[in-house]
Amino acid sequence: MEIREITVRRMQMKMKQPFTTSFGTMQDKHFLLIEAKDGSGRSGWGESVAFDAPWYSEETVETNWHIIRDFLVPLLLDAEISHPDEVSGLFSSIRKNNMAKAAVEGAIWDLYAKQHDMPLAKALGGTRHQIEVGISIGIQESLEELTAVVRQYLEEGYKRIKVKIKPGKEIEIVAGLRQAFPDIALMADANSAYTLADTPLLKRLDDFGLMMIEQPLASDDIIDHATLQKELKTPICLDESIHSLEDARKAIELGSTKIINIKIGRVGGLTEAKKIHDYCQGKGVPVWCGGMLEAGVGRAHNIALTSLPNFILPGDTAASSRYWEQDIIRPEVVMEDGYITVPNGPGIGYEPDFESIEQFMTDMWTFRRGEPFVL
Ligand code: OSB
Ligand code: MG
Repeated sequence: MEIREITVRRMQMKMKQPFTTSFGTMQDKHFLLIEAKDGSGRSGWGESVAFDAPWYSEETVETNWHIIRDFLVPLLLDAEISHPDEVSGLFSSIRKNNMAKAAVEGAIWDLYAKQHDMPLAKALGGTRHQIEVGISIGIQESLEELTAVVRQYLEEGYKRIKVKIKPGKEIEIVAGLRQAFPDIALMADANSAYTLADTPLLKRLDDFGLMMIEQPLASDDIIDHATLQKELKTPICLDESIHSLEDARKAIELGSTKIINIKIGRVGGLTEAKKIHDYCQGKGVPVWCGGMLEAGVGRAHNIALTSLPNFILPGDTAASSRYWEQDIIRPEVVMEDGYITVPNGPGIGYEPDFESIEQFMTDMWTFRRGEPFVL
């Protein structure tokens, strides 16, 4: 694969509504867009999912920019690779910084698929033509408001409702929603807000038939989750704790998780995501694709990944309109009757909308093979 130049754009977009989790509220979304170009004018696109502040993980937009500029781009523009699966090996001398790595690797995957005139989904081994979609709803002011929001998304067609919970609000939220919607596919995400001392409280959630509880305990834990899972009927799904195939293997062997939320950024890219998918498939562990409030490019990567066969459960990859007045791709991602159609054009299958990209861009740098790095 010939990679001639890499352009990094700093982007700033505002979400339609603020999104609140147990760790904080977000509305302004800052992120990096990566464009990798070959000699024939083709471009592959990637999106960094790190947030402004290190709440969800230790990475931020700023640390991503540092790692991409000072380490990943120089490694890539100095190497010859023939397949995107080689990128993670090339980056293996750099520890962690998975979201930075995934953003660059994502651009290379898109470029590769375009060079071979095939959809990214197909290049990854995807088999689905449409994916089932759920929606993740942030913490609301009151149960009444939450119930109204859930009702609206159910009417739009979303197949699964995920709500954020936090200590002191969980029983009220889950019991209230279950009463209003006895039969829906419902799950709760705690974003690491509890400890083992909360086991009696979390056991009470067993009464409400949740599909799963996502990441109840510490973001770096896989031991206490195994202890908790023994006490709960509700399956535990790990999000924050899983950064690699090795993490997934250990968590599954320990009995810490029965379902895995795969986020491309958190695990360092599509190659690792696919490895986790394949391993889980072999173990009979269902996976689904998590979201990081992505703009169109990241969303398109999630859709391609979700086309793989073991993405059995609906993910968090909702329509563009759920987040943005105007997205940065054309067409934008649409959901119909609870499904998103996997595009069949080359690469991510959506075109970058340059007018929109320019509108939201605050800075841009280009690095070329064989040229010294100047900022
Ligand atoms: O834990 O899955 C999470 C958003 C920001 C940070 C963490 C999470 C989330 C979501 C929203 O749940 C997923 C989305 O709609 O993109
Ligand atoms: Mg989560």
